[in-house]
Amino acid sequence: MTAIQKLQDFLPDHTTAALITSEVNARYFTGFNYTDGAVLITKDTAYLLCDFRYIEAAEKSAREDVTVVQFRRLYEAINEIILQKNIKSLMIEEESVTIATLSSMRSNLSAELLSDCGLSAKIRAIRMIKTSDEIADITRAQRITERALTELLNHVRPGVTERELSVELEHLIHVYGGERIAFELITIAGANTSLPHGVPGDYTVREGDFITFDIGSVYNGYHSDMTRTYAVGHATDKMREIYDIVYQAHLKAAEKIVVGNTTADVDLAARDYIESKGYGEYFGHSTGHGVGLEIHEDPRVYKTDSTVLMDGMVITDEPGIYLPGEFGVRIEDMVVVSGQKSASLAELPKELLIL
Ligand SMILES: [Mn+2]
Repeated sequence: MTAIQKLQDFLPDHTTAALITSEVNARYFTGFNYTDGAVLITKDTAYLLCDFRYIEAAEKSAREDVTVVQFRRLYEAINEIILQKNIKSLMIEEESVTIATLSSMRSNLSAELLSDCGLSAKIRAIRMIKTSDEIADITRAQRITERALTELLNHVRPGVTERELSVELEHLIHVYGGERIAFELITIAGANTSLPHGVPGDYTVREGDFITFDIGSVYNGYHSDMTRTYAVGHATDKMREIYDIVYQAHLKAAEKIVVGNTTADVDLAARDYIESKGYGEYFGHSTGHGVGLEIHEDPRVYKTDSTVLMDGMVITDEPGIYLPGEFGVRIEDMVVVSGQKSASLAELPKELLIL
């Protein structure tokens, strides 16, 4: 079933339609990225409504099962379809429609608005399962990041600043075909590596530092996410010990990424191991998350989340240990849930590398 068909299945009857106004969800269903329009999905048709600025591109690049409609006034065009299709109720996205927009929809649209029908939540659930095309785009984004990082590693040496590494990596991601960076790149070193989401600054890399790269790029709208921690020059016994615990935790979580297991099983595999080694209080975030048109999507890979893993999900496996004032280690791959086993999307090695 296509994404559109899955949503049409969710509509209770022919007099109910779904009005999709968030940019990312509109892109998801139509394959076309634009602003200021809407997607209207009825039981039998998916309409992409856009103004003259986008019409030519929309007709060229929207999916075949989407009917492109040009509008002058958006609400008038929606009302015409409502009338033509005898639509009585419109589901709207409860998580993204603002109160101001809702009020404007109420005064302008000639159908009952359903704001508590769970449309956003349903779309999040549909988006969890990726098609092979989506997985191909995520994989391409991952390859771009890996190529950029591999080249960047030639420039990592004592004396370079975190910011210089971040700027150079962003440049390389563009050079190798990334549309943009997937999030503000994390290229941090030394004691800053104990900050899970540290911001690259003026700190100068030194011999004996850990250096953490939490990085990703975007290809055709799809994101990639990867973290590698390297040592510069040499690593102390304590650095090696912590690295190995995180690496083993990462592998234990990966083993649990199997169709039918829950995301809690995956999180607990990493968390229990880190706790057994005495570092539980230094692993304060979830083990992973879904990745797709957004960098963080459902499911959440955490002990309190009971989502059952299904074919086609793409999730991250990223345990870490962060020792305040000393250093931190995180190792992250994206994994495709497929058949009875998981397949990492990363090709870069994970054993401790001394640069
Ligand atoms: Mn991540």
